[in-house]
Amino acid sequence: MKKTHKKKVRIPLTVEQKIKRRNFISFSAFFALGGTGIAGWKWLLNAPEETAGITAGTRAPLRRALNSTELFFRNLFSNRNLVRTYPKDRANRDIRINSLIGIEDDTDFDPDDWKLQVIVSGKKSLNIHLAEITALPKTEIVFDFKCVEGWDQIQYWGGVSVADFISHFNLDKACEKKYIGLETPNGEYYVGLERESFLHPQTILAYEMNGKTLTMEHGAPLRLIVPVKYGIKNLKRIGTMTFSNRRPRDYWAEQGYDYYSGL
Ligand SMILES: Nc1nc2c(c(=O)[nH]1)N[C@H]1C(S)=C(S)[C@@H](COP(=O)(O)O)O[C@H]1N2
Ligand SMILES: [Mo]
Repeated sequence: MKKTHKKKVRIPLTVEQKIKRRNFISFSAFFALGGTGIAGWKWLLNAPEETAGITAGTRAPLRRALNSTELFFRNLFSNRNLVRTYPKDRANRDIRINSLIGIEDDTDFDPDDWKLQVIVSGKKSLNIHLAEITALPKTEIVFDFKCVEGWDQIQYWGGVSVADFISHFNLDKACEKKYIGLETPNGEYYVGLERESFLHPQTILAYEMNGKTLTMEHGAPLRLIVPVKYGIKNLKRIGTMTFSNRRPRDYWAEQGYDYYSGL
């Protein structure tokens, strides 16, 4: 038997055929991709809403995506990185006063009576006098303070580094919890921070600004300066400090801002 070797002959396509074929491919791809996009969008719109509370409520899958993106970048740019600092003469003399939530209409507030209340656990809390805080070694920082509203300023702050504060008051154990919550004495402004940012070597409990005692509008007697975060997390006039493994409530996150608000 003789095998016939049929040679496949490819007839070259005419230019017109080529164009037709290309058009067909690109249109199919266009509709396929478009269809996937529309289906995906519908899926997202029909997806359940996250339970509003700590954050302001969006579709659950979207929040999951946002949170995992945040975690990814948090691990990538570890909190050991330091923010850029500047010489003191670069610091602004005229420090902007932004919002005054929780400190403006608090007629009950008496700075001489103030104590920092640290709620260590359900049973234990500390009431720390300002003199105990100013007696600790002073840490100063000059850095570019950034507000989410779109302004920034090089500012000069002084106080006790959170790391020093925690070890002095034996709060290391409490700080093993994932989050720290800070609130004004009247509870009207409040923020939550992950422990890494709170314990960051440049985070301070500030009682001085531009080398002088902190003024009321800027958060006297004691405020948070957390340079790895946007302004919203830098709570003025700290009243209480708590530790927890669940995210503490956060004023601006409740309004829809990113919970971490990191830089
Ligand atoms: N108690 C309290 N702390 C607060 C705020 C506030 O309204 N109330 N505003 C935050 C915001 S949005 C910014 S930008 C900074 C501004 O601090 P400053 O007014 O000292 O510039 O404080 C933060 N801490
Ligand atoms: Mo801000």
